[in-house]
Amino acid sequence: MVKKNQTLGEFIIENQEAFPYSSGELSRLIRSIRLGAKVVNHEVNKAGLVDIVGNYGETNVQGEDQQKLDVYANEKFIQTLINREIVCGIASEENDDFIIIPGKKKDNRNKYVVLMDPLDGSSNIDVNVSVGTIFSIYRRVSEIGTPVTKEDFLQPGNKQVAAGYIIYGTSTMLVYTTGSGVNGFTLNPALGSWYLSHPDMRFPEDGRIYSINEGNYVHFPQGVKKYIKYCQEEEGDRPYTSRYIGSMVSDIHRNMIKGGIFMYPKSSKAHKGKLRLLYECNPMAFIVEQAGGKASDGYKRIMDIEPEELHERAPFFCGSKNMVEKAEEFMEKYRDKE
Ligand code: P6P
Repeated sequence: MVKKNQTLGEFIIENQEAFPYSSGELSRLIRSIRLGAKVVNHEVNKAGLVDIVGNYGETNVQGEDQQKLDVYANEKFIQTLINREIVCGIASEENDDFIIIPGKKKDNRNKYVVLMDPLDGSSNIDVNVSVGTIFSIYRRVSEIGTPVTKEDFLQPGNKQVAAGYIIYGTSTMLVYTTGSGVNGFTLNPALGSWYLSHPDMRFPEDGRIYSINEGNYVHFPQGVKKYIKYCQEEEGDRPYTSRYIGSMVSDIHRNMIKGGIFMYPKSSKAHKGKLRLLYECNPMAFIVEQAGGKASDGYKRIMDIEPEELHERAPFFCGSKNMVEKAEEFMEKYRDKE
């Protein structure tokens, strides 16, 4: 049941029983992410005003300069999740290893784990371009009441029970799925409430936008080069428009509304691409598929990949179903031609 302008709180209550084996914990989990998003949004919106922008002077497990806002967002989301006594473990782009949450009660019955990129696109922070938070939620597979294990995090994307993103743009939105479609909520910062502004979001089957960092063109495999040239040819509804923000959440959010394809393929510089499978590709893929789009590594469904490492990377093609299938045709045709 979807009513436009419903608040997120009303929506969660009204749709809670629609979620299988719902014991209210998942709803509380979404609420804690909602709280973390409001806190981070407040800081993102004043980033230019206080000394919170700029390198934190350390590098994260990715070897990337950690912006203070990365660290801040990571701490805030971890804090809200731990305080709510809902999850038994957290994995984050900003943490080398996963975090075991013992829970305050002696028998920790918490059954969910969260994987997240607390602030994706962080290189855009100090140039005032939109950034995002991405989260992915699984039921643990190890025994409830015992410390969470790596296997709880190394699950294929097709086992996700929920996933979503927050986009800190011209307005701040929370977009998420629990497996029954995708809904978008816009924050009214004056009231601190989220309103259902984009009910039942659907990815157009076709589109005219392609999003890829063409600066890497010479390093791409043949299939990608051939698809880019296909997008640029004068034929039918082509040439398409190139739009690339350099913030995956923003690029995919725009493409979901207008139609389009986002690609971060492998290259001779990055043999598995740049994006992280567990907390970037899989949650975005869950949302894209739930909205009727498609998400692959160029050859196979991204959510069927069996992860081996917490921070492993994967090539990523996602968006309008017909556009992704066309790109996959080129990838297949030129499969062995790097
Ligand atoms: P490049 C941001 O750092 C990010 O992880 C994604 O949000 C974005 O799509 C990509 O990297 C941009 O990478 O190599 O094109 O600058």
